[in-house]
Formats: sequence, structure tokens, C-alpha cells
Amino acid sequence: MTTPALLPLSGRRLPPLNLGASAFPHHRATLRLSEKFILLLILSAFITLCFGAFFFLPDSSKHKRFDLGLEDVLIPHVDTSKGGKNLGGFLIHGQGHDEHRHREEEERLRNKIRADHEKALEEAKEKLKKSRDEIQAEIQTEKNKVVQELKKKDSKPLPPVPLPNLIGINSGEPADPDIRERRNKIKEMMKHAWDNYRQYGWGHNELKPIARKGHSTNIFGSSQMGATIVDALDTLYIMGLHDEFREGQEWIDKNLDFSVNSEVSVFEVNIRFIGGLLAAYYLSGQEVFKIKAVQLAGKLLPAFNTPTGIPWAMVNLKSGVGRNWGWASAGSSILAEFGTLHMEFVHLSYLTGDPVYYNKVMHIRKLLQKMDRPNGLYPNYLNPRTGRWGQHHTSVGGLGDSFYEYLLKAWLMSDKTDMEARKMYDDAIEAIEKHLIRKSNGGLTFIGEWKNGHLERKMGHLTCFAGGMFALGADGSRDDKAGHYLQLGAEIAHTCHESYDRTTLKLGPEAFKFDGGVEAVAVRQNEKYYILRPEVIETYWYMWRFTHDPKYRQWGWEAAQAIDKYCRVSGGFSGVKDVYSSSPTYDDVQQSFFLAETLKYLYLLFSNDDLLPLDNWVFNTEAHPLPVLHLANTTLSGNPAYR
Ligand code: DMJ
Repeated sequence: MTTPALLPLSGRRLPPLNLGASAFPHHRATLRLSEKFILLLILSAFITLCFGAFFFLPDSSKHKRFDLGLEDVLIPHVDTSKGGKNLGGFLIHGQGHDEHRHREEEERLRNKIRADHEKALEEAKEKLKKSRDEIQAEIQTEKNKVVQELKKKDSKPLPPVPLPNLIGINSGEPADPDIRERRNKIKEMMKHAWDNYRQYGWGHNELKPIARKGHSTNIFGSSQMGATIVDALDTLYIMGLHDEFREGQEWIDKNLDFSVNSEVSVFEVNIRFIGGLLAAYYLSGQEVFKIKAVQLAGKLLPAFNTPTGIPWAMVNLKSGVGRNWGWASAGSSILAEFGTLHMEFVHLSYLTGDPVYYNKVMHIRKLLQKMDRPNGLYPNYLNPRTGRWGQHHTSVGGLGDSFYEYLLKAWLMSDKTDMEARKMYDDAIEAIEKHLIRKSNGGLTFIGEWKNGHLERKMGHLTCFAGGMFALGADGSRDDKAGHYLQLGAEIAHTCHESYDRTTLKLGPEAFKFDGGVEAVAVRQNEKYYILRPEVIETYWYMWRFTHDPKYRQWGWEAAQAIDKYCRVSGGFSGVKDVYSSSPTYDDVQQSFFLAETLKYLYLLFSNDDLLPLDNWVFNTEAHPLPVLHLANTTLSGNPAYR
């Protein structure tokens, strides 16, 4: 803004104008009116100009905000105590603009960083204000999200596989009314066992029928995995108990979870759970069973992580850490355990197309083939670290039994193409016949146990399954000894029947001797119990299928009646502690294999042969039927998606 020049109106130069208060009296007398008027005009114009200039001065506060963006940036440079804030800002802006701008920018950044730090600090303080529980809950929520995602992934249906030809899933109803009646009685016993488990033990592994509550043993680990439900499914299905089957399916679908911190028996979980689920899948076609079987199998795989590939007896389903039973000789794994995985694992590879399962069991087989066998016999103990045998104890009963069974069944299940398995079976039973099978003084054929070079003349209830095995393996035996093996099966069936018939309850003891005048009778008190085991009835059924001799149905019926009379209680069925006592005490356990095996074999014994024919189905060692796989060889993959 410029001060207006005082220009003469007429061209004459006026003397300097003194506008101070003292100036007017000095000139008043000498000025004329027109001059006074002009002077007044100039003066008022000057005042107007000055007054206007006051309003047109820039507003430094606005100026500062516009330029710097931050109101307090200049505070350090302005002495506000002198009221010079606005003016100061304006003045500074006016001087050394660039240098100042640079400093302002630096300051702005510093302040921004400081503000960010403060914000982060605030957030951290907020977090710390939360209790430990709240923080843990947040972590758990995150974990759950991950688990849910994984579950979604796991539950995805597997790519379709061509199902083997499933023949003989029918009612198998016998025409003979007496046989039908007996069969109905077995079905009623199954209902009684199931309904009580349903009412008192649902979701638990087994039932205590007298205490009327759930029961479990260490083979199932520490969690409730509904072993009875899984084990019973296919029996329910075969018997036409479809509502009960659906209940079981629903429980499995919603509750059967294998991500649990629980140490289970690899063998038991394989034969009862994987076998049960696979059989339920093949019979019903319900995808959920296949998915669960594959999930569970994945949890068992870490058990094979040993120096030899021979699996541990137990594995923790969550951590995958494995170990062996403390009681097993020299830290060994058990022949009947690591040797009873083949059928289920071959089916798993067939259904998934993933060779991992097949490779695991074939590795075990190859390793066993290479090993020396004392007298051609397989000892029951093998150390998974060293690959050496433990104690030289051989048995066709406990610790050894189902290893031999699975060699035969591997051959049958491959539509008789797995010749390696058949040869191993033939070799094994030849050695068994030579060293373990004898006739008692009274003419009973029995299978003893080989212990460190001598034969123990004792046979277990478990060993009685071998009668059925010999009959099943008769066809296709070496040197065409079919007749011989069928006869051997019949002799074992007879001996085992004697072990039942020579008791007070007409139920067989856990083990019986052939020594010093004792024949097929238990001697020790702790071998007199019957825990609802199936092996004797299993042999009756195989013998019935191969001979149709009515005595097998009759023997089976005797056993069924004895079970109903002495083991039935209002809360289910219980084992008994002494089969030689007329007033037996109960062990208060309803074993899951009673529903899976004992009642199933009894039902099949009174059904037509076209229900699950043996040319098309192979029963695993827990009586779960798996279809024969009609494949050219055993390096199989049923699933075209993986081929
Ligand atoms: C069942 O779990 C199976 O049959 C197994 O092979 C041996 N023992 C029981 C029944 O006694």
C-alpha cells in the first residue's frame, strides 16, 4: 500500500503541510474559505485512506494457517507474551522463507513420528489392560479359526473311485422258521446290547452294564471315541436295524474327532475303527465313513516313523509320538499288532489312490520275509529300533494270531493274486503244524505255544479262531491239501467246543490245558473267565459255510443261549469271571467286539450263505467285511484321479 502524493491542484508548489495539532492555529487566519475546503477535502481523503488501509491489512492468522497447515508450528519462534503472535507469524514468514520452510517440514515429520509412536503405545497399553484369560481366549479364537479351515479341507469328498462289485448285501433271511426264530433271537440280543449302550454309555468307548455307565481301557486312549458305535455299525446294518445305524452315523458325523491328545493302540484302532468305518462305507455307501477312516489313518501314520519302519504299538493321535507297551519283551513291537494292518491299509490306498498306506504294510512284509525264523516260526516280538527278534515265543493265539490270518486274507482280498502272501501263509502254517499242533491223550487236536524251545500244551480262547482260518485257507493250499486243512479246521472247532462243553456255564474259558490228565479245561483261576469273545463262534460259522454240517449251528445256538442266560443283565451283557462256577460274578464290561463280532457271527450262522458270500467279502479280524478287490496285482490304486 502507498501513501497518496499531495499534488497541487493549480501547479503551484505548496509549502510542506504540517498536519500536527499545533499547525492549524498558526495558519487559520491566513487561509481562505476555498483553501480551507480543499484542505478539509484532502484531510478527509487522507483519513479515509488510512482508515481503509487498516481494513485492507492482511490477516496474518489466516495467512499462517494457509501456508503451514499446522497452527502451532511457529510457536517456538513467536513471543506470544508480547501479543505479537499474528504479527510475529507474518513477519517470520516474510523473512528467510526457504530455510524456515525446511525447518518446518523437519519439525512436521518429527511430530508425525512422535504422534505415531504415541498411538502405538496407546494400543499396546490397551492390550496390556486385558487379562491373561482374555488374551488366551483371543489366541484360542484364532487357533479355532485355523482348525475350522483345516476341517473344511479334511471334509472335502475324495475323488470318486470305482466301487468294487458289491455282491450279497441282502437280508439273507432263512426259509426255515426255526432258524429264522433263532436268528431273530440274536437280533433281539443285539438290540438289548445297543439300546443299553445307547442309554447309559453313549459316546463312551464301551459300557459297564451293571454300573450303567461308560467304560474304557487304555487301548482306546484317554478320550471318548465311541468305539462301540463304530464297531457295531455294520452289524446293525446287516441285521436291518436301520434307525440304530442312522443314530450311529449321526454321532460319528458330528462327534468323532481324531485331533485329540490321546495315546491309542495302533492295532486296535485299525481293526475296530478303520475296519468298522470302511465296512460301514462299503455296505451303506455313506461318504462320511470313508472320510473318517482316511482322517484316522493319517493320524496313525506317524507310528511308522521308527528306524525299521515297524510301527510302534501306540501312538499319540495329536503329537504323533509313538512307543511300545512296557510289558513287551525288550522294547519290542508285537507280531499280531504290526502284522494286522494289511487289509485295511490296502483298502485305504485303493479308496484314496494314495500309495502311502500300501507302501507301509508292504515294507513290513518285505522286512519279515528277509528275516531268519527259528524253526520256520515267527516269534511274537520284534524290536522296531534294531530289527531283531525279541523273546522266542510263538503263538497262534494272543500276540501272534491275526498276523497269520492277515497273510491268508491278503491273498483272498486280492482275488487270490497276491501269491507272495499265500506263500508266506503256507510256509507259516506248515511250521505251526510241525511244531505247535498236537493231539491230546483223549484225541483232541490242540495248538500249543512255543516258548524258548519247548511246547507249552496250553491253548487260548483266542487261538480257536484258527479252526475257521484253516477252513478258509483250505482251497488253494499247497500240494492240494484242501481236505487236510478242512479237517484240521473241524478238529479245532471240536476241541474248542469241548472247552465250552466241559464248563458249568457252557461258555469257554480264556485258556485251557492238555496236560497231566487235564483236557480242554482251565487250571489257573485267572484263566477261567469269559469276556464275550467271538473266536469259537467265528470258527463254527466258517465251518458251517464250508460244510453245512448242522452241528455247527447247534453249537452256535448252545453258545448263544449260554450267553443270554449267564451274561445278560438288565443293563446289557457282561463278561463272567469263572465259567466253572454255578453262581458267576460279572466283570461288568460289555466289550465292543461283542457287538462287532460275536453277535454278527451268530447272526450270519443263522442266515443264508448269500448274505456276504465269502467269494466276494473278506472279514477283517474284528469281523468287519471288506470286499474282494478284483485287481491284477497288489500295486494298486483304485482311484483314477491319482493314477
Ligand atoms: C478282537 O478284537 C479281535 O478278534 C482280535 O483279533 C482279537 N481279540 C478280540 C476279540 O477277542
